[in-house]
Order: sequence, then C-alpha cells, then structure tokens
Amino acid sequence: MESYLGVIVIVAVVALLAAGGLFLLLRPRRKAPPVKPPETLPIPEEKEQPPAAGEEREGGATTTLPPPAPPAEPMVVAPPTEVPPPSAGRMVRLRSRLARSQSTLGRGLLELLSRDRLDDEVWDEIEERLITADVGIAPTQVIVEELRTRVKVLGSRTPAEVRALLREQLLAQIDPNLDRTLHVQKHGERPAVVLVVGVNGTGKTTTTGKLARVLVGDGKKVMLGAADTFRAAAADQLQTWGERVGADTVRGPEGADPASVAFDAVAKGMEEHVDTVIVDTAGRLHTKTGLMDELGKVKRVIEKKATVDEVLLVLDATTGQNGMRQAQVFAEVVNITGIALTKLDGTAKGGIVISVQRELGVPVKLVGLGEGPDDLAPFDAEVFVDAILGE
Ligand SMILES: Nc1nc2c(ncn2[C@@H]2O[C@H](COP(=O)(O)OP(=O)(O)OP(=O)(O)O)[C@@H](O)[C@H]2O)c(=O)[nH]1
Ligand SMILES: [Mg+2]
Repeated sequence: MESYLGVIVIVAVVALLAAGGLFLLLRPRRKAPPVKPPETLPIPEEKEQPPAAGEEREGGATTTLPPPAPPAEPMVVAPPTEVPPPSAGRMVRLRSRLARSQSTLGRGLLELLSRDRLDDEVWDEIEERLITADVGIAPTQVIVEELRTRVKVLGSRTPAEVRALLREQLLAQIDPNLDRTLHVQKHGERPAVVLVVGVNGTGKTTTTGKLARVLVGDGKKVMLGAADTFRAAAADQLQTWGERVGADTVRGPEGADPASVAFDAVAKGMEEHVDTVIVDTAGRLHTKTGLMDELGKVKRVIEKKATVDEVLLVLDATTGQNGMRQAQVFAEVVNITGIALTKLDGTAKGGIVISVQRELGVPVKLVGLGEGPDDLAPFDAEVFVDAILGE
C-alpha cells in the first residue's frame, strides 16, 4: 500500500513538472527584442558616402532620403537657355566700341576748334570733316554756323570750353529729346508686333535675334516670325537665335508667302500670350517694285490680326549716304517708326545718325556695335556724343 502511494506521488510530481515545462515552452515571448522592419533601420554608411548622381539606391532607405534619381536621358542634351543682360546701360557698356570707331572725328574737330586763329580755311576743314563723317550737308552747315557765332562771343577758349561747345552742337543735331522708346509692350491680350525691314545684308536677321535677347533680358516673352522665306537658311539662322533665349520661331516652307508666315507668327504669339512678336523679312532692294509691294502686303496682312507697333528699318552704317535713298522708299511703303543702325563699330561715319534722322524724320532707336549676341543697344544720344569726343 505504501509503495502504491509512493508511485502515485512520483507520477503526480512528474506530471506537474511536464505541465510546467510545456507552459514555459508555449507561453508568448513578450520580452523578446522586437525585430524592426527593414525600412526603419538607419543606414549610416549610406549617409557618410552618398551615392553618385544617377546611381540607384537599393532597399533599406529611411523615409527621410530623397527618391531615387530618374535614369539619365540618353544623348538628348538641350542647351541651357541663356539669360541675356537687360537693355539698361548697354550703350555705356559698349562705349569703347564707339570710341574706337568714332573718336577720330571728335579729336580732329577738337584740335581744329582749339587753334588760336580760326580763319576760313580752318572752318572749311571743320566742315569737310563733318561731311566726311556723313553728318550731311544741311546739318553740317547749321553746326558750323552755330560754332562760328559762339567762338566769336567766347574769344579765347580753354579745351574744356571747346569740348562743351562742340558737345552742345552735336547733341542739338542728334536731338536728345526725340522719343526713342521701342514699342514692344503688349496691349492687353495682344502682343506688340515689330516688323524688321531693309535691303540685303544690312543685319536684319542678326538684329532681330539680338533684339529678342534684349527683350528677354528685360523680362519679356518673345515669338519670332521668319518671314524671309527665300532661303531656308534664313529661318534656321533666326531659329538658332531664338532657341538660345527660349523664344519660339514660326516658319513656313521655303518659298512660302511671307505675309502668311508673318500672320501665323502673330496668331501663335497671341495663342501663347507672348509680349512681343518680331518678324524678320527678306532683304530687298528698294528699286524692285514687286518686292516692295510684297513688304507692304506683309504689313497689311499682320494688321488684320494685330497692330504693327514698330517698323524697324535696319541700315548698315558703313553704306553711308547710299542708304538714304533706300530708307526713303522703305519709309513710303511701310511707314518706318525707328531705325536700327548696324555696324557702327566698323565705320568712322557715325554722322549718319544725324543725317538719317533728319532725312526720314524718324529716330535711331537701336545701334549695332559688333557681331556678338549682346552687341545691340538702345541708342543714347549723350553716350554717343561723349564717345565721339572722348571722356
Ligand atoms: N560688325 C558688325 N557686324 C554686324 C552687325 N550687325 C550685323 N552684322 C553682320 O552683318 C552680316 C549680315 O547680317 P544678317 O543679319 O544676316 O543680315 P540680313 O540683313 O539679315 O541679310 P539678308 O537677310 O541676306 O538680307 C553678318 O555677318 C552679321 O554678323 C554689327 O552691328 N556690327
Ligand atoms: Mg536675313
């Protein structure tokens, strides 16, 4: 009996121990260390050594890291859009170009006017110098007459007085009070339209491209119209200028009607809410009636859609007085509102500024002072005269 009891006690103890062991094995392990999901694990190695641009990150990134860079575009490399300098102060910046080409005139005149004795021979020479510099006969006579009177009153002259005298007379002929504002401001929803005209090779396309840069530099949105449809190269040339500053070019097929290209350019400009549409035209001789009529048509067709705010005649300063007759015919056909005088860096005949304004009754608004993209400046009469006379 006693041995039975002993067996029962042993069995009971073993059963208790087994149940306890089983409990220990099966109970939930609350105190085990939590396993962090991979996305919240810090990755110090990557922070210390950031991957190279374009390299893809693989897994394990924390939520604070930037998204992986998109794969690099193969081969298509758009050139960055340039931001040209604004128009303000451009002529001052280009003053040295002017001084280089025009200062011979100034120095010569100052030297002659500083002589003790100003006899008729000296006055004749002064006159000749002005005419040689393309000032034009009538303005030259006015300048010389005025100078003669002033010198008589003054008697002996200091170099500063001579300079002031000449400065005053040249400025008076150039007329610093002429309104040289370029009309490039949009009218409500309608963009301003600038039509660029002139004989062959004067610099129309270059000036159109440079003007687009001036306007973009001043914060405007520009559309270009390639209404020179004679040569595909002309439209390419313009488009290249536009692309550099982010201005679109509307062009037609070679031989297309320039008036319809101009119309389309203005229509697209309106659609895209640009500030200014600049239309480049083919060079044409003023003697070719058919081509001059075509130019008249370009303007009239644009006017069905918008106002032509500015008709810029591009004149090559190196052609001198020859340009004058051309200018008159263009003025009759399309009513010029401003002159862009190009290549002033390449001639000493800056006097053309005076004669062309006088002949046409239209102000010089822009001057080209080199072949560089930013070598076009709004004309400033005082800077011009100071460049002629030297500082
Ligand atoms: N030195 C100098 N060269 C200029 C200036 N403006 C234009 N040119 C040059 O003049 C040449 C003719 O320029 P374009 O703009 O093609 O002339 P264009 O009037 O459009 O010519 P067409 O369309 O053929 O009638 C180019 O070599 C220009 O670089 C300037 O202000 N100074
Ligand atoms: Mg051209």
